[in-house]
Amino acid sequence: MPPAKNRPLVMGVLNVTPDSFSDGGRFAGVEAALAQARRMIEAGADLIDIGGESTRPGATPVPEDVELDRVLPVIAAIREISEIPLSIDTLKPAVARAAVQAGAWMWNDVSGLTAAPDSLSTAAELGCPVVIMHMKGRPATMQDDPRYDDPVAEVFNDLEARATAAMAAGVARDQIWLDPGIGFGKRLDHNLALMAALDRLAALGFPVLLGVSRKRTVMAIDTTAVDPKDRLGGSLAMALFGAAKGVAAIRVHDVRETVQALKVWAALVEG
Ligand code: HH2
Repeated sequence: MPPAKNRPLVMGVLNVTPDSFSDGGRFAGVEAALAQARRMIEAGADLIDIGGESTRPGATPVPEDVELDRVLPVIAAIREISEIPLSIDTLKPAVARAAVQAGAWMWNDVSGLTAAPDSLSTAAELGCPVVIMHMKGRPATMQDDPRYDDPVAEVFNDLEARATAAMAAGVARDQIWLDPGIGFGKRLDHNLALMAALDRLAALGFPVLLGVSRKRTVMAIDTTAVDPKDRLGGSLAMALFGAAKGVAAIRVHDVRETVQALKVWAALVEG
């Protein structure tokens, strides 16, 4: 577990994929991934989230062996140079198991442990911290006109139900993190309602992870930010808003800038 701070922890994103929405292809080889991990560690990342399958809107799933070949060498290489806690961003229980055996600390599952019949039992067996994220639908089609009567109630009820199912399957309560899944089957108004209610999500008693970095939500507000790399200002605004609402960790591409923003925010809050 990374040491607690007077601000949310910063989880650096390391996508070892050819097609992630903002950094696809940049860190696909082990050397490039390791160099990026080093940069994020130097920039103050508290943990690193490694993904071998894009879950951006419209993404197509990759076979298990491909995903394993992408992530395992990177986990091993980072374990050689640093003790930083690693999280594995995967929908596949077998990938989570292999990653934890290779030294990953946390399983980040954007399906909230619903993607496979053995997701819940694997999480219980691994005994590691697990992020239960809310996603409506699946990445290939999730942004095709998502609808909710009450997005906050529906997302929170779903997350609570998933947490209850995980505990019933044997996952310890103190290993469960929740994530509202900003941009996963949600329009701008849904995302804004969920951001506004983050304090209520945190009040459920599970650490909250927030992933907003470079997302389309920023472009929906600032329509000039078409290139994901032009969404830093909006990403920082959302990170600070999340910090004020009590989230435990923020998942970001721009580690140095986010750490600095959060440090300054924490100093201002403490006066
Ligand atoms: N967002 C992405 C991926 N994984 N995990 C959690 N818990 N929360 C998130 O908001 C989240 C996530 C999407 O971002 P990215 O990894 O940059 O892109 P891609 O899915 O295209 O690889």
